[in-house]
Amino acid sequence: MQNKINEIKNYVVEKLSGINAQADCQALRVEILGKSGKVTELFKLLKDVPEEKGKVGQILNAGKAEIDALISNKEKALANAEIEKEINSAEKIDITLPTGAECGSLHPRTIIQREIEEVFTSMGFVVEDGNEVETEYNNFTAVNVPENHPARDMQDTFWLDNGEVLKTHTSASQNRILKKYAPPIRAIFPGRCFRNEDVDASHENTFFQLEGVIVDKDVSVGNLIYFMKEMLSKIFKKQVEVRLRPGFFPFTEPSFEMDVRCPFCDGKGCPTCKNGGWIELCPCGMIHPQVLRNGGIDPEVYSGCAFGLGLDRMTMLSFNLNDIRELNSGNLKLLKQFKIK
Ligand code: FA5
Repeated sequence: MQNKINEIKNYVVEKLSGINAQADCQALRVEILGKSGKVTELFKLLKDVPEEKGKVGQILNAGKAEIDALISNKEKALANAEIEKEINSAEKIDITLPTGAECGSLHPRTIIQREIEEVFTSMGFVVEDGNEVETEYNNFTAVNVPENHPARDMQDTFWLDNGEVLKTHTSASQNRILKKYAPPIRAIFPGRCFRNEDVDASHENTFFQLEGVIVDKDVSVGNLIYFMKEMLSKIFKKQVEVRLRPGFFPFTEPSFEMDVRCPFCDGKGCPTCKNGGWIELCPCGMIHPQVLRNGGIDPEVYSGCAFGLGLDRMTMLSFNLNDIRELNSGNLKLLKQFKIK
């Protein structure tokens, strides 16, 4: 038995001399000391040894321990060599470099936009992107704003030299979306808009809207109210009440202004709703038949509704901000306070 153990030991020593990786040591350990390893097989013979079982057992145990130590020593040597290599390598860690660099955070408007997108996508809406530079046709004509109509001036448009415009409203994307999808359509499209306006606490020349359209057979104002209530209840994390007042837009008939019962005071009156109990939130209406026709949809068969939410206004309401200018200010001290709710 001693001879057999010595033979295995010599085999191990020879193998170890050619090994350069710890994984190979592990494989050798399995080969020799594992369940069906060479040494384990010798232990199995013990039961057939006629006499001096104890002595033979001692020889085997001592041999096993020696082989185990040989492999362990090689593993340690390889691990140390690895550390040594790292220490001497060109890749150095500069411990004098400042740590704890500040992480950025999402812009509050992006946080609200993503929350709204999540609610609408959960209700089967697609999220579309719109152009910031638009044709006069898409911005005005396609949405039923005729040439020389005062609405074209009303929106204080930034005209480009080539006759195109900086999109004055997200409704400019309606025509592309109506043409892209066949009814039934459920789409929202957030986007940056531009108007040549005097800037004050509630007006910017660069601001964001989030528009939505629903086109199907038998779409009614009821659908519009349902989807808006769902969205607002999720954003304000409570059941909200909305009301419609008559409005005017060339691209919707009838047109409405949607108000939400102030979610901060439940309509009792507070500074946010200027004590009126209601907050004017979002113009909307039933899509004008001509707008459907311009988008290649037969208004005799299909009807639709649309809304154009002021995304900055929603953000201000959600985060209790009272000056829209803060949103474009780049004032990190203010902006980085807002984290995902
Ligand atoms: C429109 O732009 C329509 N296209 C909305 C619409 C879409 C109506 C679909 C019907 C159907 P309005 O000009 O009211 O509507 O703007 C919509 C919202 O955008 C406003 O309620 C307001 O929240 C926001 N908004 C408009 N102008 C500014 C501005 N200068 N600064 C910041 N927000 C603005």
